[in-house]
Amino acid sequence: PTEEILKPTSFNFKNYVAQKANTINRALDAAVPLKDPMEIHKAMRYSLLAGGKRICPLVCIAACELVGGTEPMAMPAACAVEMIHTMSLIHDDLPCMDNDDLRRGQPTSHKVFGEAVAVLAGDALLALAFEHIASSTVGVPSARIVRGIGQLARFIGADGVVGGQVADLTSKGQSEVSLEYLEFIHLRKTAAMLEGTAVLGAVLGGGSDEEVEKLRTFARYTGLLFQVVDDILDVTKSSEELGKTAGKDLVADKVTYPKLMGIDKSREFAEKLKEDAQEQLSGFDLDKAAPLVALADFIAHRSN
Ligand code: GRG
Repeated sequence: PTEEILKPTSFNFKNYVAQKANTINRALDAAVPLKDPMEIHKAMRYSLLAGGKRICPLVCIAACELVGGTEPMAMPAACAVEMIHTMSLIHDDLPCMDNDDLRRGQPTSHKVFGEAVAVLAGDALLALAFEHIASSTVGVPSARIVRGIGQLARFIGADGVVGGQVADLTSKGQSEVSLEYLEFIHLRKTAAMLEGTAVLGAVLGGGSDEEVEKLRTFARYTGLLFQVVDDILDVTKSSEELGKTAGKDLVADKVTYPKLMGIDKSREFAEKLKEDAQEQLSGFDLDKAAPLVALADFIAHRSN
């Protein structure tokens, strides 16, 4: 019964995403104009405008709208969280971390601009993110802006995304990683970015403490769900590709949910996380909650 209550049939998620992503991409383009010094702005734009799924900006805007705010109130913040998400990907791809050559279907930043400029493009995007929220947010009382900025910073720092990344790097040398530790990593490395994003959007939109907390919890479950589904897809993909890659196990050196609890239990866990996430939205206006309900469905059932 809850499922039916939570799912209005009239909501078209594909159209919603297409329309919002279009507005977000235009705002991102305008937020980082190509100007002197050219090389750094080129590098910032290269990664930022490479066409990600824009999940963070969508959540930021949807959280703001859900508590009674408007899209323009959240747009600079939505751009800012995409800047931070992008800078974390640039740094994650560096030779000193994951050493990846491709991201969003294109050569990684350090492959194109060199390591030094890639590091600096990440740094500049991080600084710009906070500048952009602080100077471009309009129609929101400044106390809310300050609170939102503080919350976002808390979720991405050493107790959040950065801490998760350090734990992940440390775990790679370990022979045994427990389920608790795997969850510790993902709650920080992946879920914290989404939590900070939802809290920021809800605070800017004028949400009550209770509403902010519900959206934070929604984002936490959804972020963890993203990672569990990612791990499941890794297993499915690697067995599909076995022939092509001459039997190479694509996830050989990585601890994943399927490795620790098996594929069936991982699927059950994903379903439970999706339901727990959507449950957080049950007290809100049904139509306004529809985008976030649909987003959790999308993340749970995506195929790549
Ligand atoms: C945030 C200050 C700060 C530093 C970064 C390098 C680092 C510290 C953290 C790594 C974080 C990381 C790479 C987490 C994984 C996040 C994740 C789920 C990426 C995939 O996101 P998608 O699929 O990507 O939404 P697109 O390309 O669609 O945006």
